[in-house]
Amino acid sequence: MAAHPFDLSALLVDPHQALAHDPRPHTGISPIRDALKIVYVPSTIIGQFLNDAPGHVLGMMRYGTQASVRSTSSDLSIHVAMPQIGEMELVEVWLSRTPVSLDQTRPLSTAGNGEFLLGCWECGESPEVELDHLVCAAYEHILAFCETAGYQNLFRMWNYFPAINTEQDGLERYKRFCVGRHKAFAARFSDLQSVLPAASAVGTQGGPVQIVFLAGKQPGTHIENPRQVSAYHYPSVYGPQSPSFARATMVGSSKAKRLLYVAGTASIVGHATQHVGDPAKQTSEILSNIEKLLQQSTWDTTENFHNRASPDLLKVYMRLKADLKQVQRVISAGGLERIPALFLIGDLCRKDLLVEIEGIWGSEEGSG
Ligand code: 3EB
Repeated sequence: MAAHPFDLSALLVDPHQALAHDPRPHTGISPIRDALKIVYVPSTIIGQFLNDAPGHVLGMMRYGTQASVRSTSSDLSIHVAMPQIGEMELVEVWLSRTPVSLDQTRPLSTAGNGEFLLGCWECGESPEVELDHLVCAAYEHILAFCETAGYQNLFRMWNYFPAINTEQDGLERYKRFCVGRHKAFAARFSDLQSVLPAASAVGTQGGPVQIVFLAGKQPGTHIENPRQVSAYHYPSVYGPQSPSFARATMVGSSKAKRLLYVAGTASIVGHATQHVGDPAKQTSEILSNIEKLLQQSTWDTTENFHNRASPDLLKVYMRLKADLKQVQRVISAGGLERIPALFLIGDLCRKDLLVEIEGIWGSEEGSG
């Protein structure tokens, strides 16, 4: 199908340039072909984009100053208290080819389209409840809901909560988080490795615990990185319970384009942090990790994900705002400068990590 001259999905490949050349790029949007498509839309045109959306909207992720979740009459809107630092404020929009049904039964809000379910569990903390207990309850709720709703397969989780590196009753909150998450998974599944999804865990500026998830009716394929010890096999020096997540999850609907959801990827080789204190070298190590993961995905599946330079979207979490230029320089030198990227400020789960990068890669058609 030839691209329409005003095809927004094509323009969004580089929203910065698209807007510079056409202040109204939203006209004549072509309908989406995939069951699910995720795009970054500049917040300045989000209203018009939603009016003319080329499909139904499953949900939106908005990163900024406030945290909240609400289901409007038409979509799920998730606000995360994590500041953006790009030149242009972006909204992450999840588009669906098919109509969306919404459910908001606090603390869980979901939007499903018959194939995929996007959800967010959100709950404020009270001082008497330790984070592991809250997180265990959250995961139990999410796992039970997905099972009952028929979206049994978890593909991707985003774990956002404040004070991630702060100790709570003698144990760092990230480590408590790992304890609670594992307890809920282990209670429901005996073969954890076959079900653990790709994930990210990043500290927010404050507000509630928010656990965002993508689940589906068809099973996904979870992939590990040969350069890294599987997170669920980390030794106990990193915490009493190893983290429960996969390095990537491949999701495909029938014979349509497959997507590879790459987990938050850090400068870790084996299980050790590399390049402490150097954001540029950490970023470069992350790109090497992602490259290896894409190669591995090609081996483990029949898809061809080998091209590091062709993700659909990137999300970059940075501990320090001052590192932005250095991190961007390495990403550009790695051939990724034209990929839509969201730069966020958040604390990462090891104190010595300065950068973490996640992304979505589409497989190349006709290969594999
Ligand atoms: C790492 O590789 C870096 O606990 O869910 C990255 C992505 C990291 C997800 C999680 C942690 C998590 O261990 C940290």
